[in-house]
Amino acid sequence: MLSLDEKAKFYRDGYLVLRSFIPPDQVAALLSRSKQLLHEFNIDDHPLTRFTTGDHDHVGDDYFLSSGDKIRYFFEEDAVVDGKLTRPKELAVNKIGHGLHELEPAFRKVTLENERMRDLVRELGFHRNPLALQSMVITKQPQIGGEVGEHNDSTFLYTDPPSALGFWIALERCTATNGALSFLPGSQSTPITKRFVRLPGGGTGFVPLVSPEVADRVAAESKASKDSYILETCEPGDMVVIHGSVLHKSERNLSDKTRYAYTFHMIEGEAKYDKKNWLQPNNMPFSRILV
Ligand code: AKG
Repeated sequence: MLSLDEKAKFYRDGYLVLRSFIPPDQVAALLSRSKQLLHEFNIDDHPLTRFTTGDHDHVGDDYFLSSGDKIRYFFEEDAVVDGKLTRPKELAVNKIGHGLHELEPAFRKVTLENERMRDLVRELGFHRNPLALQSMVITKQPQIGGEVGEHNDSTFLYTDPPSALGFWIALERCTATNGALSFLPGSQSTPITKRFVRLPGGGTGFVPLVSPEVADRVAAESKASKDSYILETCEPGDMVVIHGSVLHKSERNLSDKTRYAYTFHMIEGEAKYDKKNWLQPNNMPFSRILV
């Protein structure tokens, strides 16, 4: 599945681009089902939850917190003004999540019922109990597609020890102008400094995992390295495997093209996953990838 060079690159850089990993017919199926879902969902009873990612205003309402085993729709920040959508819903949703890999057959096939994906997971050293726990389609709408600031995934899907692994699949061409991902190679070796949790009084927030001195040092290092980010443009079907600790981000989409991508995350089921995590299994246990 992976050459020695590819494995070495993954462990050195903290991510790996696998060109044409998903065949065109599956890409087409994921894209057309995503568009159908956007077309079909009911806006009348929607709480107009927006997907916000800031340190102080990260999304955290019940619609978000209970979305792990459902298919829900989160709007672009700039698509809702004074409690109203500023554009048709199909052009206003930033992401669909977080149970596509369980509930939607086309997504299930790519995620859980995919022999190549299983081989890849095994080759990356997840032999024990690899669990897929969330999935999303991120649309990055034309002109208003939200920026995703620098982060690592273990902050959001925290296990002890950290074990998150991301799989990000381009469903459309992703370029410098429509918000392709970029990565800070090697940053997976820095510590996870905080985690995103359910707050006891409701909502979500971040709690520190290291002393303020260490957090400041890590932040200063990543600021100093901001010119070392590598932009990874992708063609439909390309997949990026993302180490849970590597820093990555995507810019706003100010172009006139959408940027659909399908992404899912897994963790090692033998690591400790606690109740503080925003994402809880609720009515559907996390799915085992190797069956
Ligand atoms: C993530 O899912 O962790 C990402 O960073 C995705 C960001 C994007 O697709 O723009």
